[in-house]
Amino acid sequence: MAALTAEQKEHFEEYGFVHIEDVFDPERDIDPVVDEYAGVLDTLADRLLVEGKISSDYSELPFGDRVTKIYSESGEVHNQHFDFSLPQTGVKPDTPFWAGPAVFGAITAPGVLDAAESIVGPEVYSNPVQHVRIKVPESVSPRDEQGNVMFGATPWHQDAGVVNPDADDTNMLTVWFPLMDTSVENGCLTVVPGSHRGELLTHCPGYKDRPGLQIPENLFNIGDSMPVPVKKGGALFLTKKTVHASLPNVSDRIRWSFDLRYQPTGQATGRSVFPGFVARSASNPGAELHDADTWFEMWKDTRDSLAIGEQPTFNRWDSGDPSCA
Ligand SMILES: O=C(O)CCC(=O)C(=O)O
Ligand SMILES: [Fe+2]
Repeated sequence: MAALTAEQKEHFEEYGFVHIEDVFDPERDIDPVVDEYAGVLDTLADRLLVEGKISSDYSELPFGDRVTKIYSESGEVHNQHFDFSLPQTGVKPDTPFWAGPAVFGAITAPGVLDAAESIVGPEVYSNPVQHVRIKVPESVSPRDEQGNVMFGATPWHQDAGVVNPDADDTNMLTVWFPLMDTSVENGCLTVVPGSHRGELLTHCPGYKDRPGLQIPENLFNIGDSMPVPVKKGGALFLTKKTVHASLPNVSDRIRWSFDLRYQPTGQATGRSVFPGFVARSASNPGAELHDADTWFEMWKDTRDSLAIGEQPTFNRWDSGDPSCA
């Protein structure tokens, strides 16, 4: 992968998204992440076994089946152990997160930075709004008290709606990519082409008893939405105003993805207490971060200070808004 072609850029500008098949080198950029997460799962399994929450560490199973069995049997979704970000509330001194070298390698992979550079320009900043999403099959997933699948399908939203208004003028790019092939069945993303041309829409907290933020379906043209299956190595690029959601995982295997954000250095990130970094700089290459340990320390310091200090809110929305009724 190199820079986006003129055609790909035009597609992105016209429709608010573009799917590119060869952004990452699967062997160099993604397989090390898969291996690294196997170790994270080992540690989690050991702990849950000691705590009596599971009856075996299931170490004979491959990653996907193992994580499914462990979430299912423990009745809990343990995604924070794998995530390379912090929760939006309730950060504690022992809140788990994973900011390992292979994850850093994926965020700073040359292919994705080349592509990001074509959209945000030559000063590329890694915005700290980023997640790993491991979604176990809905048929065996833990559920909350309302019966909702925990960490299931993502409701309709715009990425600008889940950050603070300080980033409203930021040229924030979302890069979503799977660590395995994704399909309609296992819950790929679905996007509304052209929706980025409109305004930031009202997001409703806890709409229809679902946790998190959601745009009511009468505020956009849901009939125009189209699923975008992406294979390992590929990525989906979205603007911050493109309306999107994910489909439910109705397959019998996990659905596993990363979503990253990039933007021009110097613009607000929308989550200013979280640590971003200069991923690429044409004007000052010395400012680029190349050290995964430093990146880990930045997240650890953030966790430690949030645990003892005041915690921010990233929500600007009100469930009492008439659109949310
Ligand atoms: O993977 C998902 O389910 C949602 C991802 C998403 O909304 C994003 O990448 O912005
Ligand atoms: Fe999103």
